[in-house]
Amino acid sequence: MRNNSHRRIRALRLAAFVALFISSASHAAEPLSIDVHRDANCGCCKKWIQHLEASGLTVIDHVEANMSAIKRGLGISPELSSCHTATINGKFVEGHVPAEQIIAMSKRDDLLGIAVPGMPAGSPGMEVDGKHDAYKVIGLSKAGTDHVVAEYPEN
Ligand SMILES: [Cu+2]
Repeated sequence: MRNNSHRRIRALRLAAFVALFISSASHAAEPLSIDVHRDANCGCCKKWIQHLEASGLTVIDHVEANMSAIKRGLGISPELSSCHTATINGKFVEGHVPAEQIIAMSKRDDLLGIAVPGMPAGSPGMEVDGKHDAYKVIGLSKAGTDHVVAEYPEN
């Protein structure tokens, strides 16, 4: 009887140790998490979220009543504005920015954020049959200047 309960305690300790090991290992490979703010009925916003998730990002979805207040609060000018606004590692992501650009930006600390202004056809979440406009990803530096981070050609 006594031996049995000792064995059980040892087994429980081992299980706890294994659980701790697994949780710390999965913590190291934690996926990037992004907060997305959008209007309730924004279809292209939902399609963009699907694109992010398919690219391995973890999306925290926020339905908002006042998107322009959110954009203003993050310092996103009307020239850079689009539909949804996201934040990742304290930086903004405005509009239909491809996930690869978001992942690249998350490692930079010279930018306040990146944007695809407007809603160009063919950008992620804005897929239209046979239509693919050229568009640019604009970066806003901490000094307050805009520059082109990436260009996607028309095709
Ligand atoms: Cu949109």
